[in-house]
Amino acid sequence: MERSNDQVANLLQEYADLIAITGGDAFKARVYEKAARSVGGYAGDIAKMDAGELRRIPNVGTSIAAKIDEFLRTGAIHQLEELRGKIPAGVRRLTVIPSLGPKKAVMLYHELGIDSIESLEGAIRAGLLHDLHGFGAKTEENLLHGIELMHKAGERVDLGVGMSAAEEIVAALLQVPGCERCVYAGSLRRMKDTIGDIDVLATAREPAALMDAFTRLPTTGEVIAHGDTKTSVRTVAGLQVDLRVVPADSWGAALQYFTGSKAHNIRTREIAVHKKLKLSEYGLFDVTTGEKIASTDEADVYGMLGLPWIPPTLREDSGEIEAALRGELPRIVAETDLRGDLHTHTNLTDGLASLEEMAAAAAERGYAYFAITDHAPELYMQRMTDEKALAQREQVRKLDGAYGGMRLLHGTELNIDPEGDVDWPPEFLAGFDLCVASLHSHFTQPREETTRRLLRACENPHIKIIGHPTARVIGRREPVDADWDTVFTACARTGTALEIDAFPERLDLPAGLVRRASGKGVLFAVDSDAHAVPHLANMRYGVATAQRGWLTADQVINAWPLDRLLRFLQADRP
Ligand code: DGT
Ligand code: CA
Ligand code: CA
Ligand code: ZN
Repeated sequence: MERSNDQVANLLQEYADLIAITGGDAFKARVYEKAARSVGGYAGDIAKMDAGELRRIPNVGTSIAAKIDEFLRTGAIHQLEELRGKIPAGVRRLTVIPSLGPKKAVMLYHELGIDSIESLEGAIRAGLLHDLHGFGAKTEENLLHGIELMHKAGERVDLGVGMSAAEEIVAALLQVPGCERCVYAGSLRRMKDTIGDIDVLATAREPAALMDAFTRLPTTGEVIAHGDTKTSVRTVAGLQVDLRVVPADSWGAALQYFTGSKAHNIRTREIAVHKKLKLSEYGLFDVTTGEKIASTDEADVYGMLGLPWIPPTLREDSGEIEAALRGELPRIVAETDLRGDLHTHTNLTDGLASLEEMAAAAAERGYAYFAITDHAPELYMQRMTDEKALAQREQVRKLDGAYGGMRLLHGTELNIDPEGDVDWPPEFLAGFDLCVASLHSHFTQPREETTRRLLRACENPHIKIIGHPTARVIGRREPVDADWDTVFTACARTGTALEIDAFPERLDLPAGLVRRASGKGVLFAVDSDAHAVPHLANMRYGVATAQRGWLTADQVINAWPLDRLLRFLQADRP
């Protein structure tokens, strides 16, 4: 629930904007704008105040106090409603575009009927602004640039996109003479599934030189702010990157602070306060003596707070502080715990590499086992047939043993159809070492149908893994709607593992659902779903998602030794 203060601040700001757009008194608009900021930042709860008390808020006079009071009693401000009636909401949104003021926005509306950012974009591209007074070619260019930036700013990128950009930038900064340390922090270090912006920390002998180099990197598209301790840029791809240069002896405290999450930091600061300490990005200090107690090393900062070092993937204030205080933090699974990959494709279907190339690359990663799970016939674009599957199996058997001690398994990725049936009958499925089954179509079925579909797949004794269970594609496709607790219970009962698909566009099952499923006793497979050799390395993102779901190695079937895995894959099969 939004604070009343924030609600009212937004209304007052809207009122100010509408006054400006409708050609009202500019002075009056500024008065409302100031009041909006005062109310938003006011510590007391305005919902509990009468008109007299409201007038004591800075910048709130009699008439504004009366409007707030009206809103608190009736839920509306009638003068605001009147102004709203004069001008569509989309026109006000236009003024958010950098370089477009209220006068021009209202002119665009009256002359061309433009009432949204989309219609403005269309009008510019159609050349409709050419004949308008005051809109030259340069203005059009600025507007398009502003619109583009807004689109980008409103978007978060997936973990893979954020990570590649960050790794490239960190590597480049480490090459700059005088740069001593450089790492990424923020949501990226916590390996969140989407990244708002990249936070980079560094120590340097000459901070100004490092900042200059940062603004000139080939990845840098635009400099937003350039300072000695903080510089922000936008990459050519539109992603914001903040570089902070910190004193070497605050390294640990800065890393702790800028890794976040904000919610986690609020808790660590509370713990500090209880111990009569003060925690900031500069260090942990004794409040009475002012003495610095810890700052260079992140683990020391946690240690002096009476906490073990908490892995960044757990720092979301979702119980990790309590668990740490009780000494019960989980020993989360690490990438080095994984012994194999159980969902991969070759060029027999839609992969890019041959079976040999995929297997060789897997062996290179040190895996003890590796499953090839090409698509089944129902995904007809992939042209899989019984004959092809059997021929591939022969090839797998022949190659098994050719890659050191790595065991090759022959599997398939089945399609769960709208009724919950899969491509092949039980007799044929019995020939595979491993069957993964996934949703590849009919993503918008009602909840009951999707749930029933997944339950039927769980009940199939040959299906041991449900692939990318929600079928989400980050930023492009919503997860399917299912009664997940019912699905999880069925998985636990039938011995069906849920996949954590490591593709950064998927990260599916998402961490929140992983944790819920884990609570019901479900097992997991962290798989690359590789369609090419480089995809095998996406495993790190899947592992991070498992960590964010608090999983231990014991809950991940491909962290098990081969014999235990084989027993799991064979269990209950006729
Ligand atoms: P993002 O960028 O939206 O994906 O998420 P974060 O977590 O990277 O957030 P960001 O970039 O705004 O800030 C980076 C870290 O800095 C954040 O995780 C915690 C710390 N931080 C930023 N602002 C505050 C604040 O107001 N209070 C506290 N306690 N920490 C903050
Ligand atoms: Ca960030
Ligand atoms: Ca940031
Ligand atoms: Zn799939």
